[in-house]
This record gives sequence, structure tokens and C-alpha cells, in this order.
Amino acid sequence: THSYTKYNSWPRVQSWIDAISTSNSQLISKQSIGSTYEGRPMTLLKLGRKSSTTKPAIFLDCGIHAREWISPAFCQWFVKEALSTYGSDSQMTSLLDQMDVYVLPVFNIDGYDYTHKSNRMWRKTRSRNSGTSCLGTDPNRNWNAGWCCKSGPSARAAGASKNPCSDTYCGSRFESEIEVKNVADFIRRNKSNIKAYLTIHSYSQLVLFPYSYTYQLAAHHSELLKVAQGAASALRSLYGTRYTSGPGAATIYPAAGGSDDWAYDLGVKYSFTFELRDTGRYGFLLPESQIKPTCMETMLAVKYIAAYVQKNL
Ligand code: 0X9
Ligand code: ZN
Repeated sequence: THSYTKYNSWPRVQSWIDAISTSNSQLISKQSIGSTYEGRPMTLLKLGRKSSTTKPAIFLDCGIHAREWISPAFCQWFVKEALSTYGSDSQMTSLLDQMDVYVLPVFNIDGYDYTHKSNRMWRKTRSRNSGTSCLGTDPNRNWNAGWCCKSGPSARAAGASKNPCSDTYCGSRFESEIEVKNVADFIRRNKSNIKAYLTIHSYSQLVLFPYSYTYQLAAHHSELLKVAQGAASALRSLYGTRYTSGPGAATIYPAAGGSDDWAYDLGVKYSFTFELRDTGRYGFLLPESQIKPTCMETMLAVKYIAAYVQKNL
């Protein structure tokens, strides 16, 4: 059975998606944005007070990488908190009155399911690659943002690999992965409304923003740094958990083809990647006892960014 303080398997997340969207129909609706490689439906939740006109929106996704289990746990927590605090928490109420929040609870569903059944440390999608038995592409190297670019004289792409057996394989072309294509198509279709793109990963305790495919600073670098630092200090205010913020390339490593850089270059100015707990003691195997505190502190950071975006519409 589904629990917010456990790591739920994909079938449990799927029935949770159906149950929560039918029981709160004034505030939440679901839509399919396509299917995964293995044919599972990708269901997007839309949170917000119903309106006759199109509202500005925030896009939030979790579970791009299969083994980062705390990430889908956060998206589920976010939906629960949004629904249960609407009407009592003034910030959440005003957010969902003025804006919509699109939540994709698990991006890489095939990979997530595989980590529950076969290999806990799987990262990529589960698609076939021609000429090799190695499966999968890194869904965070598959976007059209300096895709698999070779920097300098070396034949290696920045933080991405041309080798299908690598965990950071960039794919045969950008958007080769149907999951990436489905989400990119949705964001392109709705790009005039989408004001912020937030993507949740683990681990390392970071708030990252563009760029990762280049060391060049984003046009809005100072503002993004200010917002990221504000989010990190909001997060820290609860339990003292320390997050570092900065542009991806300089803060973790250069890595081309990521969703945050793609969204930013499309025109979504407030584009952030979160790397949740911890800093390496448990890594991807974060104990279930840390789900609740991690989600509670992360809520403060996400709500900080949402409030900033709302104020600057
Ligand atoms: O390497 C990644 O994709 C992310 N780290 S993780 O350990 N979760 O795999 C960081 C993504 C930062 N953004 C880009 N590289 N665009
Ligand atoms: Zn990740």
C-alpha cells in the first residue's frame, strides 16, 4: 500500500496518481503526455484552482534518474502538501489561485520499475541501442542543449558519453528517448505559460541552475544565484541542512544535454536542478526515515522559488 514515508513501487505510485486526482477534482487534474519506451503511460498532474483562462505555471519533475528514489518521494509529498495546505497556508493558497503547478511524479518510469525489480543502482532509461546489448540512455544527457558536444580537442563530450554502455550515454540523437521527447513536446506546447522549471535529483545537497554544458554564465546569472541562495537558506532554516548553490558546470561538473539548460535556453528563465540529501553517507540509498525530513525541508525551498516567481510574473 502507498505511503508518503516509504519508497513506493511504480504500480503503487500509479494507483496513487489515479486515486489522488479523482478525490480532489477541484484542485487537481491528470493528463497523459505519452508513453514510456516499455509502454507505461506518463501521467502529468496539474495542481491549481480551476480557471477559465490559462494561468502561468511551474513545471516540476521527479525521477529522471531511476535510482534517485528520494526524488519521486518528493513529488508525491509536494502533491499531498499542496492539496492539504490549500486554504490554510496563505502562500500555497495564493500560489494555486494564481498559478498552476504541473507535477510529473516519475519521469523515467521504466528505469524506476527496474530499480525495484532487478538492479537498485540503474540510472538510465531501458531503451535498446543498436549494435550492442547495453541498454538505456541517460535521460539527463538527451536534451537539445549542447547535446553531446565535444569541447576542445578531446573526443569526449562534456560530461556525456557516446558509449551506449556508459551510465551517461547521450543517446543516438537528442530526444531519442521517448520520455524526453514527451516532456519536451509538452513544455514546448506550453512554453508561453511555463515560468519555472524545477527538476529533482539526488544526491549532493545542491541547488543548481544553468549552465552545465558550458562554463559561460547565464544571462540571468546574478538573479538565478540570488534565488538559489534564497531557496537554500529557506531549506536550511528547518533542520540546518546545508546546500550549496551555483551554476551546474562550476558547482558539480560540466555535463551537456541536461533538462535544466534546455528549458532555460527555450526561455524558461527560472530553471533549477535540486540534488537532495545526502552528501554521500547513504547516497542513493537514503533510508526511509529521512524521507519526511528531506521532503519537509525541500518544500520550503520549492515554495521559496514559487513565491519569487509569482512575485515576478
Ligand atoms: O549529472 C546529472 O545529470 C545531475 N546529477 S546526478 O547525480 N543526479 O546525476 C546533475 C544535473 C545538472 N544539470 C545538468 N548537467 N544540465
Ligand atoms: Zn540525477
